[in-house]
Amino acid sequence: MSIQTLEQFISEQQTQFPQAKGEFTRLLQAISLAAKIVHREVNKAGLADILGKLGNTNVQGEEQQKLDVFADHYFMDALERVSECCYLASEEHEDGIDLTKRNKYAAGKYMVYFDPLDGSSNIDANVSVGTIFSIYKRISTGEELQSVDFSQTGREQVAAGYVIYGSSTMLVYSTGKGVNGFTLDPSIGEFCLSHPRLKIPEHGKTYSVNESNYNQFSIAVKQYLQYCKEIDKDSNRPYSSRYIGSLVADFHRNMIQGGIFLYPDTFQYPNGKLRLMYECNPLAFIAEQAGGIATTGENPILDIIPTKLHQRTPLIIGSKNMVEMVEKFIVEFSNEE
Ligand code: P6P
Repeated sequence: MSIQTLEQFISEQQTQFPQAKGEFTRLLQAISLAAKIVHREVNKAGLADILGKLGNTNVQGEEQQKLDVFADHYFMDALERVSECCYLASEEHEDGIDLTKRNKYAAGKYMVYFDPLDGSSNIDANVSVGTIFSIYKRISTGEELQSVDFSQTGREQVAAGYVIYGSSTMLVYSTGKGVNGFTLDPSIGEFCLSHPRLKIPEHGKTYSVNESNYNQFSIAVKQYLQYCKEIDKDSNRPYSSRYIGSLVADFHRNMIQGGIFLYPDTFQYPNGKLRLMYECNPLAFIAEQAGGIATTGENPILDIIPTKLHQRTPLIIGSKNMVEMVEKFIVEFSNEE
């Protein structure tokens, strides 16, 4: 049995795609480094808390930071050092950072949007959390970034991926040529190829939704959730309900086992709760590359033209057959809304 590390995989990909130069490698290496640092911190969160309570510092003697602030710092720091980066935007910051302003000769052409630690409110319950990242190439060529750079749809992503800090830490990403998963082997400090050419099963047995919002859903979504609960042996129903409340964990389960995740719009979130640029677009890119579907319920997520950095969108994502079934309900009940 041979081990193939993430670095080896990327360099092999480069030989296959000569147009790919080392610049993308450095970007992924930076993400991988930050992910290993966050892995270390997440995996001793409980310990750090205990020690933190003793004197408000963590085991490194650093000021005890909230883990999402910690994660944001290390992803920002790692990516700022990559000269190919020209723009960084994080869920943790109101505005993105235009790195071309810092050094107008910065040759950087990659724009990176990321959610450093999604689901972090679950950390003290020891629930899996994740980092989500989305990478674009700038379109403009002048000194400063232009609006055209920021209005690229998710279909223009050159890469997207997530890290899940769970029973093991995995990095799953795509550059538009399929999806590959790498599991961190802490004993050698390397992400190793563990899930080559990942495909979402066309059908699954689980549906994932916060049922407490049921009364706020459209008739079509309500009808679909009833459909999931009906007893019908031929179509393997009722499905099982699985909702972790951590997007990356719920999404990754569906990647591996098949299933559907829904976060429709609600009274509290009339445009949906989840963020387009650094949650829904990257996961939609991964889902489509793996044979799945990601939609707002009306349109493909990847076709949305962004207007704001932190804009939200409804999200229905997962196994092809299951998402297509929801879309059928939406068409069938559209005139009853
Ligand atoms: P709710 C976590 O706060 C998060 O952003 C996602 O990770 C998760 O899918 C969603 O919110 C859960 O939201 O409203 O069901 O608690």
